Amino acid sequence: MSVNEAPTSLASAIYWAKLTAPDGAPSDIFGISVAASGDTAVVGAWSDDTLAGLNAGSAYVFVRFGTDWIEQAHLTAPHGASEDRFGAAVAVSGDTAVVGAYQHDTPAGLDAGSAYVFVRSGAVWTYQASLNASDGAAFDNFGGSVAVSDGTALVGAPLDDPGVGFDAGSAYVFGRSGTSWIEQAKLTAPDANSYDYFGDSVAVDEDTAVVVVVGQAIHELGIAPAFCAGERAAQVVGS
Ligand SMILES: [Ca+2]
Ligand SMILES: [Ca+2]
Ligand SMILES: [Ca+2]
Repeated sequence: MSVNEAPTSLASAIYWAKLTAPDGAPSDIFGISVAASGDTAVVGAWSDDTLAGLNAGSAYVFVRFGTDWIEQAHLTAPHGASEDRFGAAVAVSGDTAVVGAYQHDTPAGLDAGSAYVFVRSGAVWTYQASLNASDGAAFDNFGGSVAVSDGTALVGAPLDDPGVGFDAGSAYVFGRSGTSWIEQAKLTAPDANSYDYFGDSVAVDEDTAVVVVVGQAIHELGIAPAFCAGERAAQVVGS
């Protein structure tokens, strides 16, 4: 890690600190995903080779102390495996981090995908829960995108076939209940078509959910519509 002078304005903060993995190796692809909340940053390294296997992936948590950013945790999946791509997507909100592993093989099938919740107590991060789609299937790639805000997590499954088309995609809303995370809603585009890859990217802010669609048809049109699912999510979440 190398640190420049503290910024005196936002403009001078364009380059402030460079985060690197202390145990980084060639082709880890550290930085494939990033997220920040307050003085905490999470960086994914989806091609990191861990004890779980080649390209199992990992994510690093850094915290800021003045102008220094210090590695606080190196997160890996509790039941990771080779080619899981854990860290392909990361999100953090306060003391809660969510990390996606879209190629994880679950009981639902190959590359059905998982997302993992980690929580911080003091300076220690511990695994809290695995998130999976209740109707997950092989090659859904659940966990290809993740977002979290307080007690609400949003996980994209861009290759899900939600009945309206092949790889039309979907996203799932989870709510925290104590130390458990409960699936509360499945979001799909109202005009879904095959290869839309709905859920390729997601964002959530507490009671609202926004799902951004990226797909073949969109590329052809040269536009990237986003669906604000806030109202529907808020109704289901009930808050
Ligand atoms: Ca690797
Ligand atoms: Ca896999
Ligand atoms: Ca599919």
